[in-house]
Amino acid sequence: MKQFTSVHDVTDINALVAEALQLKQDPYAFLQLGKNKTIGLVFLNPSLRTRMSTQKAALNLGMNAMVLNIDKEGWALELQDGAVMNGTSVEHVREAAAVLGQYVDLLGVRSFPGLTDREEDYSEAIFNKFVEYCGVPVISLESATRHPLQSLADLITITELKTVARPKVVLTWAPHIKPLPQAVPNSFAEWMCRADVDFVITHPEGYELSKEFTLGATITHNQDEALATADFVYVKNWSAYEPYGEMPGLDNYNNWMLTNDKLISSNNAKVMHCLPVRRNLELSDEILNGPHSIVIHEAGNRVWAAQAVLKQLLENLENQ
Ligand code: SN0
Repeated sequence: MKQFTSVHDVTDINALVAEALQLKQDPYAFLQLGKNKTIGLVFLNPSLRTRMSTQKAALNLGMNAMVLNIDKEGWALELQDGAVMNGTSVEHVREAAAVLGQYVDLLGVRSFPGLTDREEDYSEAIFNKFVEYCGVPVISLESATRHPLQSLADLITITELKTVARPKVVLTWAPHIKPLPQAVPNSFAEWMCRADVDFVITHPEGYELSKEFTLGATITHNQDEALATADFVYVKNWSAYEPYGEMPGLDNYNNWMLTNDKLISSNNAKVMHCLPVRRNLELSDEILNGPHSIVIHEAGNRVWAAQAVLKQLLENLENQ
């Protein structure tokens, strides 16, 4: 693997999951692989799991990890080409990314969408500038349209905990008070469409995801119908793709929050969420505190997802 920005960078997702599960059994087996190698983790947005799990994964491989919360600690970044920088921005991403590339062997980047200009977000305008100018392999720590480290951890979790060969996995929209990115559901959908699962997406009218991510999925507006016989239920809010970044009809959809009652017709479903989760808005206390929830286990698997990815990127560096 040369970079990790989406499922398209992975040749065999099942082999990557198997690798992650092996690392989970023996975390320090490759402590020498990352010796004298450094990863930089650059955040333009907040993080808890991604930052800590990727740092831990790097340490398990003997790497050094350096974190920069560039939105808070760096110079104010200019992202537009050709800008006359006589305003508040101090440093252009061309220099910032290129300099970071001088200090590290691998670079992780988190850059959320603005949710106002769909074309800009879906062209990954900011993330791709880091890829273009840093000169080292890049790992997505969640970009405007995808969160592949999360999706890999999700597939690892499903593979570990499934009780049937081909489980039914349901992605269900949940209410929220503000528009959130489509990155997590896009990414989850494109991984699930390639996994050995029966994949169903359910959301209210108006919350259709971009088709490029959902090809092969069954899509329904009937949440009850989707949840029937589900083995895994993945809960996530997202804002609309069209009209972009809006939340059409939101007031009518408070009843989309998942509760124990809604799981009665499921196959004793295990409930997943990428976190952070807003309790009793997106997901009820009774689910999060009860036996259905596997969200902490899922978050734990973020380490093995990141470690499998870093291992393959390090092996690729060694072979150059
Ligand atoms: C992000 C998202 O993409 O939905 C990160 C998830 C891993 N979540 C949020 O920004 C939550 C913000 C909030 O106010 O709840």
